[in-house]
Amino acid sequence: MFKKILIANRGEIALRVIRTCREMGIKTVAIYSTADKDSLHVRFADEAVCIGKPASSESYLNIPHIMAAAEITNADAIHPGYGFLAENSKFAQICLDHGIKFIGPTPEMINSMGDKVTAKETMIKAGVPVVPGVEGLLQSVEHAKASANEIGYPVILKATAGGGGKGMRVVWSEAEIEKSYDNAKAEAAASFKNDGIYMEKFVEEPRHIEIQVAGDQFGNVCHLSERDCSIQRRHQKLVEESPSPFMTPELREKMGQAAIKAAAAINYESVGTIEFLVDKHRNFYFMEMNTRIQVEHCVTEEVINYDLIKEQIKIAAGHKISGNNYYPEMHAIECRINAEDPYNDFRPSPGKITVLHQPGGHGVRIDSHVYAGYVIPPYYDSMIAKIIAVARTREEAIDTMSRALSEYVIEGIKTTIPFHQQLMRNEDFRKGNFTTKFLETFKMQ
Ligand code: MV4
Repeated sequence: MFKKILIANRGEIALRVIRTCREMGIKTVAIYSTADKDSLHVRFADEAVCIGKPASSESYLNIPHIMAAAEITNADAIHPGYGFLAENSKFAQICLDHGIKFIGPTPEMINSMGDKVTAKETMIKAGVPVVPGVEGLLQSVEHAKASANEIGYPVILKATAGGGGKGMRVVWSEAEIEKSYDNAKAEAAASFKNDGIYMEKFVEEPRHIEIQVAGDQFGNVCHLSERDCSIQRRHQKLVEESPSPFMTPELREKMGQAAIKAAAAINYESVGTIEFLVDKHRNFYFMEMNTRIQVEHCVTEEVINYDLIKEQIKIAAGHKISGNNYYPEMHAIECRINAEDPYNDFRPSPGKITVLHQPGGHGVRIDSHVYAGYVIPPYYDSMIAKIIAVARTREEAIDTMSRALSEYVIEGIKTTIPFHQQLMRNEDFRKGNFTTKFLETFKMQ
């Protein structure tokens, strides 16, 4: 097992990794920017190294500084968390070249899923259902037009280097295709330095349901059931839950097997997630694979009673997985508490937390790095806490969440707590009656 892990991240996920390392008897090294010198991850780690200025490009994305910190402290592994360098194959390769274990998949696995057209081709070969569309990249506007006529409108244009919505255009008729194609290409070129665009049939009002998987270095792959992440706003997830209220035992079995096929197709090693679109008839289609631990991993941990970070570290250290699949025995819902004003278009609200009371009690888990007096810096993402409510049924989990939200006191900044309180009372949400379009029509009272 590793003796010392450097955590190349900040905020709640850095703390989350430190907690598991402590339980496993592994020493930890925090890295931090000057803006984060008073952060809890710096205090809770065994050692901490300042690696640069506030801008991410000069700190949490600065590979030479991070490698220097790992070498100075003699860390034998690096945990990348999520975001920042978690899906950067160059960073994974540099770790490999320096004899420091990157806690995640190999650079080749990251690359094979990072390019969406390649990923889709791999999935077709593996027999995983994908959204009907044209195989490969679009070659020209004429190619796009002909393809759209073949598939039938509406279609969606996506960037092969994309993911998470950037460079995406829905096209409803031939009149729009030329402009959408040009815009998607320009946006992809500007965002990813790669203007490759592909086309799919647009699935209307889908659900976003993802399957957690784990694979080891010996070719074993298992699934750990699903998370429903349909409650999103501008491709930012706000609420996740497991099990999905739309799931049936039959669909779980089919999607679980498809997810295992997907991960096995690239000999996947580490924990990862296969994202699917699910239409109203319960047809499901591979969308992308996330080759990292995700923000919402906690809902899975709660329903299967399993520490996913511990599993990820053990896999990286060469341990075998049990080979069993895991099924939800509880219901868990996660609300992301962001420093944003839900009454003003979710505008960021950084600043000092003057008063703080965090909820607790039966069935409530809080993963957070903030404390009274903490100043939320404006440089990074706005998530300041995750509340996870766990109960035997969905109804009880929603009631536990409502109760926990009502105890939460955060003064000095605006937060998404009022949004979540209203969502938990929404009739359609309570019925499990929602798709990825739900928040487009949701209005704050
Ligand atoms: C789609 C789609 C409908 N049809 N693809 C959004 C992010 C990126 N991962 C893919 N996305 C979508 N792809 C087809 N063929 C609808 C979306 C989509 C979406 C997906 C999941 C969660 C929220 C979403 C919000 C808008 C659009």
